[in-house]
Amino acid sequence: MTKRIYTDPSIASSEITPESVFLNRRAFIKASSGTAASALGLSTLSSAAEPSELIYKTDPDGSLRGEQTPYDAVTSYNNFYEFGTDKSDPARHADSMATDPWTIKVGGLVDQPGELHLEDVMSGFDLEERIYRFRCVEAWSMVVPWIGFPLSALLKRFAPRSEGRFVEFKTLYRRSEMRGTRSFTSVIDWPYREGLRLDEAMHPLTLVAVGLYGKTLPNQNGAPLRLVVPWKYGFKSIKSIVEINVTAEQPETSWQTLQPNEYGFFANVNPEVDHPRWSQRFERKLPSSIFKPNRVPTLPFNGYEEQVAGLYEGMDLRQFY
Ligand SMILES: Nc1nc2c(c(=O)[nH]1)N[C@H]1C(S)=C(S)[C@@H](COP(=O)(O)O)O[C@H]1N2
Ligand SMILES: [Mo]
Repeated sequence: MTKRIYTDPSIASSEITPESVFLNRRAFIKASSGTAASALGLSTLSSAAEPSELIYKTDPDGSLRGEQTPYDAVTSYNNFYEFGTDKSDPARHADSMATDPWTIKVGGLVDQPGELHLEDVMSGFDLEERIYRFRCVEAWSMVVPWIGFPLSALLKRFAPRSEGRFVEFKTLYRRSEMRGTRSFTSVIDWPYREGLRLDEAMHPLTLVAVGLYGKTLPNQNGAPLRLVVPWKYGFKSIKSIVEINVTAEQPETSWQTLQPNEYGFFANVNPEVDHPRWSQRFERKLPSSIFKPNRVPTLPFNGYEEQVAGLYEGMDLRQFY
């Protein structure tokens, strides 16, 4: 087995401890069991050619592993407006969404437009574990051990053209299976849409997640695959993706369209820039309650400043919220 180690440029190679407990794909196969394994198409996975491993150091001193938010909190306190606006709605109602079969259409300014089926995704990319901080614009946060692969690996297969400067993403929109989209309180112009600049999309931290805690992604967290952009507010991390387009112009996104004065396109986590209705200086780290709020300071770029600040050189981060 080849071991490709992506070294974060900000971390000296001497700091890399090979015994770090990152799950590789084999460990994931072992960790997944029963229905989870079959839902992931793991028979395809295990029969695939010997995978190479890609290990990315996102937790250099191992401290994030100790801070992981319990599985129950990660999967019961969610934002997924397609199933309702209450934090408990996704866990209660998202099982009505059928995630198999699943097709992702990739097009726009690419040389090889096409489709990916879930089986292709599961057998075609090296899965790895990434423990990331995740910060919602509503000032709550969690630490999640995601399973996934870099979005760059997916995009490269479709050969983005040089005119491409942005990437647009769309969530499944199936009214019959998504009660929140039928609700009179629904505010979003469905399907849910998000976007990134192409260089943000290609950044090695930008992840396509297919699982968490070594298990298949639960529907409420965006099954079968969702984006995770850890230095941006959570709404950028679009769930249950069915379409990806490379574009020349900055795409319209759901939250920015709805409330442009409250939600920006970049939406980089920034404790210095308050939301019009609340401060972003602190966050409630889940699990949090009125008795134990678990309030911690919010970090610039959610703690990923060294890795990503270079993407925004010369930009006024207050103006380009
Ligand atoms: N399709 C879709 N994606 C979405 C949302 C949504 O309502 N619909 N909510 C976003 C918001 S605001 C957050 S904070 C995260 C929540 O992810 P989690 O439930 O896995 O914590 O998903 C994001 N992705
Ligand atoms: Mo959010």
